[in-house]
Amino acid sequence: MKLEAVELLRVELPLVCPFRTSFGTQYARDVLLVRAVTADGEGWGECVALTDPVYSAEYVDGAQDVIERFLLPRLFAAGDVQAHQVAELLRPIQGHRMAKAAVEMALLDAELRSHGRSFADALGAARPAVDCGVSVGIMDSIGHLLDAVGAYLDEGYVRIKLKIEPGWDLEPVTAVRDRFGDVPLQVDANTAYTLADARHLAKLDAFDLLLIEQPLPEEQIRAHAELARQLATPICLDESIVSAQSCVDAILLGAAEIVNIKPGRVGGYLEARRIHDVCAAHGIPVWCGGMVETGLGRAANVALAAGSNFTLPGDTSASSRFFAQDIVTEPFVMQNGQLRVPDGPGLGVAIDYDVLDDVTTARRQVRP
Ligand code: SMG
Ligand code: MG
Repeated sequence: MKLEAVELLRVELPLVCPFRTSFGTQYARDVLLVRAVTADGEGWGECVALTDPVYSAEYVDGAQDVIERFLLPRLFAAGDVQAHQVAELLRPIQGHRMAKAAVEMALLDAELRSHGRSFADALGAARPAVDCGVSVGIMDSIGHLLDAVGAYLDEGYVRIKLKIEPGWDLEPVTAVRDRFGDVPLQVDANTAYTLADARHLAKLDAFDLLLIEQPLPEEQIRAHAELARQLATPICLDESIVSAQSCVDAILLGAAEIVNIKPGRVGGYLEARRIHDVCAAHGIPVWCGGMVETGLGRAANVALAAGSNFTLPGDTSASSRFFAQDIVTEPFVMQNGQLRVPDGPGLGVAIDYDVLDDVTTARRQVRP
């Protein structure tokens, strides 16, 4: 498959409500989309980097820059490129996994569409629909939190994840347990604690949480292992897992009892599937994370989340969790707490070009 040109689009989608985490509040999603034009047809990729480098080191302007200046020239120069060769071709460029993932996704979509094969099939999906969890941001009051959680449960979400930070942890968890009983519940700290908080975090053990996600900074694998020894609540890593190799290391060190797989964070859907496989081999359950994706990234995430070792509900929410208007013709709608796995060629979703035009803030053509 020859890559002939790439269009980079920036789209701005307002969120239906502000989304606050320990690293800041999002009001809108500024997304970089990658449209790969190949001799065999086109394909779409979505870059999950946020506007600011606050979740991880990557940020959307940086991702666009590295794609234009360093990634695409290598792929244009390679001549015939298959999606599974992209990671190897881009290996000389260090890091920038979210940027690489977006490019690989676009080529994978083009390739699969041209073969009439779905992402689900290519990623080894084992079921036709996936269970949906929802990630609930930090709120300005417990009352607002309980209203939000109640509304999500009414919609049918089967698992609640609460964002936590020092000063917003035991109280919201207690309130949600008191009000909603034994609903499947987990928390995500986005690196907001230190190992010195171990005794405080151990108080969460009383609430029978599914897991605590990424309590400590990204590099602190050994400290996560130490924390795991002090908590009954399973430790799940998100930010720390950047590849299948780092995942195996974390597992063998005892730092990851559960793994959140985000394709963007690990350099692409193909590496994400390898992480699924190594976790399965080590008896480690996984679930699919989210980065507030449009319908494009959501389609691919749902396909990935249909893998057999995705035994916990993911942050695979309906499009309406974040967006009043998605950029795909059929937004993801939850039914009985599940999203259907697309089974059409490639991502299995179609762009709504009228909406896309409305929300596009910039476009650039990149050619060899
Ligand atoms: O897409 O449902 C989603 C967001 C899920 O909480 C979520 N993601 O650390 O897991 C995480 C965060 C990172 C993105 S916050 C903007
Ligand atoms: Mg997380």
